[in-house]
This record gives sequence, C-alpha cells and structure tokens, in this order.
Amino acid sequence: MKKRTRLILALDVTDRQEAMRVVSEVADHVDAVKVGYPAVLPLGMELVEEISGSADVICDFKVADIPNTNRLIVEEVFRRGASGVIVHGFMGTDSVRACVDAADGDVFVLAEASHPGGKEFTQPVADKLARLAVEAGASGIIAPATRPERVKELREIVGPLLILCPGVGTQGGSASDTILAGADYVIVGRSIYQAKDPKAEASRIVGEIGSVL
Ligand code: OMP
Repeated sequence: MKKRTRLILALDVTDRQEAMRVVSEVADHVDAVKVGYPAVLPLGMELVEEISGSADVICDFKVADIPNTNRLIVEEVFRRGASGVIVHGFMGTDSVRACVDAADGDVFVLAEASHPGGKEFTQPVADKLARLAVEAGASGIIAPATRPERVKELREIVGPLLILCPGVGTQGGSASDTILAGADYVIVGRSIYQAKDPKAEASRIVGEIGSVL
C-alpha cells in the first residue's frame, strides 16, 4: 500500500453508483479504499474487483474464525483483487497466522476499537492483541483515532508495523492528532462520503495531515 496522503477512505456506501462516484472524486487524495459488509453485502465482491482496478482495496471483514475458515475467506479476498484484509485477533494466534499465510498482501489485526464500547472489551486486551499481531506476522493493527494516547502506547508495542486509525471526524477523532500520536494512516468514512463535496473534504484532511508531517 502506498504511503502518500496517509488517508484511507472507508466506503460504507450501499448504492453502487454513489460508491463509484465517491471513489472517483477522492481517488487522488487517498492511499486506499476500505470496503466492508455495508457495501459488499448489497453490491457483491464485484465492487472489490472494480475498485481494485484503480486503487488499493482493504476488505474490512473482521475475519474471526478457526484457522481453516479464515484461510478460505482470506484466499477469496485476495483472489478478488484486494490488497489487504482486516481480521480479529481474539480467535488466537493460529487463526491470525492462517490469515497471514493465506494472504497475498496485508493483514491488519484490530487491536482496540474506536467507539465508546471499544473500552469495554477490546481496550483491556488491546496490548495483548497488538503483541499477537507482531507474533503472527501481520502487517499492522487497527487502533483508535478517538484515543491518540492509546495509539502512542500501541506504537511502543508494535514497533515498525503499520497502524491504521479509524474514528476521525464523525466519531470525534482528529486526523492531525492521530498522525502525531504515531499512526501511519487515518481511516475516514462519513465525514467524506456524506460531505456535500467529498473531494474537498478529503483534500482538507490530507492538508491537515500534511501540516504535522
Ligand atoms: P466513519 O466513522 O464513518 O469515519 O467510519 C469509520 C470506519 O472504520 C467504519 O468503516 C468502521 O467500520 C471502521 N472501524 C471503526 O470505526 N472503528 C474500529 O475500531 C475499527 C474499524 C475498522 O476496522 O475499520
């Protein structure tokens, strides 16, 4: 995945035309496009194939099963053209390792979730999940832009692994604070795709990130 603007679009858009409109408008401002169940369930894996023709796609499927099932899911994700996949760590090191072994690209492990409920179950075990990501050979982790102090702490654990942070904008996090805390990328959804002018909003966020680099 390139590291040019450090902005990843979360494309949680359920209408195909609208999804492709947003992607084409912001393409120059994002390093990757993240798609998950909100878009893929209505629009199919064809969406991944289509977008991956012009941008890196991360499939946010929060893969969480036994190793063999994880392998089958991850193989399909990369067969369809994705460059990365987001998986859960709580199923254990062997389950994450199965994803890493099956991947033809990046595997990101969710360490700590960005929403308020993320403090209930993920935060108490986030350090452990981050260590698991390192041990299993993952490319990086997902950490909360809503808690930059936690991004800083998780950076200490994962060293050179990539840190991708959702929670900027609508969830209250700031792109510049998140990058200053040690994130490699911020993931932004609603603030961009619900904006009157998605391109202008993406450009504004990229400018904000650039101002602290
Ligand atoms: P917005 O809140 O609309 O910017 O979207 C954030 C995106 O990041 C959504 O696609 C979420 O599913 C995703 N996300 C989180 O918001 N919090 C997390 O802890 C993890 C993720 C994720 O794995 O991407």
